[in-house]
Amino acid sequence: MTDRIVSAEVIVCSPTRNFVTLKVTTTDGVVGYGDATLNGRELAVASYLRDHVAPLLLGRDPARIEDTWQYLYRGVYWRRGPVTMSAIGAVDLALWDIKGKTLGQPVYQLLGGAVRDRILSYTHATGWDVPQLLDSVDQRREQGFRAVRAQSGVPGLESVYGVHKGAAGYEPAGRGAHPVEEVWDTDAYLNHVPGVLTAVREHVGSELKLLHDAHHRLTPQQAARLGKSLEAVDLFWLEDVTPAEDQHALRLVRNHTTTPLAIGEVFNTIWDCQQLISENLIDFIRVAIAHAGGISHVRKIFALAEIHQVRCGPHGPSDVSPITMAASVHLGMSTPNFGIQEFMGYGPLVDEVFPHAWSFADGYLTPGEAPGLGVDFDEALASQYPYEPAYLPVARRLDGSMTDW
Ligand code: GCO
Ligand code: MG
Repeated sequence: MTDRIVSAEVIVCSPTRNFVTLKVTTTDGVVGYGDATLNGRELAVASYLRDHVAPLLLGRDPARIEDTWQYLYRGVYWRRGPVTMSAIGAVDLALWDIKGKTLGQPVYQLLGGAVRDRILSYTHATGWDVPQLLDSVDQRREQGFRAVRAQSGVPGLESVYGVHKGAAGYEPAGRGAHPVEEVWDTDAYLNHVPGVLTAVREHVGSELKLLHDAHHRLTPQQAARLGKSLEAVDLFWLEDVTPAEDQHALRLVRNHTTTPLAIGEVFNTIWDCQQLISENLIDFIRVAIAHAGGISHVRKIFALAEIHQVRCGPHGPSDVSPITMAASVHLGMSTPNFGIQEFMGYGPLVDEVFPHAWSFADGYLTPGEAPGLGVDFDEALASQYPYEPAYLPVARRLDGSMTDW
């Protein structure tokens, strides 16, 4: 008899940070896991899945992944958006996991097989001042990374995106009932950052790939100026220079600089980045697999990117779970135009809750050969760490008005 979905459970846990996990079980006893974590809005996706999606999955054939995707996307009428697309993404990952386990194959084999042996990854270096940042870059190189994103403090600002004040790694979300409010000054940032990145390039020489994230804070004109001023630094990419829902604004940036541009971590569908890709306004597309409808949809985005010579550099911060990381690595293995994977790594507790077959060595990620996505979920351990309210910060300008964080 055809295998059917018999249960779809949503588990929210907080082993150091919040994660939303979808567990789909079939009549044959196969279990698939999906990641539905949306930083700062976890419970919205959990409810969307629990209240509106899980009941529809019961009795469906788990093998019909694309049909289920279409059913959940087109069958709702209200489409797109991070909550909906993260929920669909979680279902999609769980179904690919089930298909791989049923067929006894790692997911990348089902996506056409390997087109490369390993996946180049980059991680974050952070320092309040230049000496601290250079130390952090050196540590990352010692860990084997060949590509590093460099973020630094800005004189006059108490907190800056991507920079941790203490010794611990950077984590943007803060636990508590309200978001932290930060003060942001674009002029101070623009005066400071070219000198910092030039110092990093001088320190590391030409081989290390350097990246930088402007986190959606510049106008197109400011972004164009920054890109131009960084050309000699030879960045691998400059990320999220402007709030890119205004896609045509990128034309101005593009016309003025050859610094490679990466955008897309807040996008959820192919239509959000259609213009950026088809007009060659970016060099790297950054969608997170789980936030953009899962493997089934993101592989279409990557295929569109391929014909426009845009490479893929999926979002992989600490706020997507090791399940999304697995999906990224499997898709990257089978995607010709894959460029680089963001990889911040996870603490030991998160690795224990989500034991995984993928691994990092020598600057590269590999998926492992476990069937499916190759990530398990220790529910008993997860249950010891219940959800805790946490929010991303918000930002205000010097005059007190709200701006993009
Ligand atoms: C990145 C991102 C993240 C985001 C975070 C928000 O490039 O990794 O900008 O650090 O800020 O994912 O939840
Ligand atoms: Mg970013």
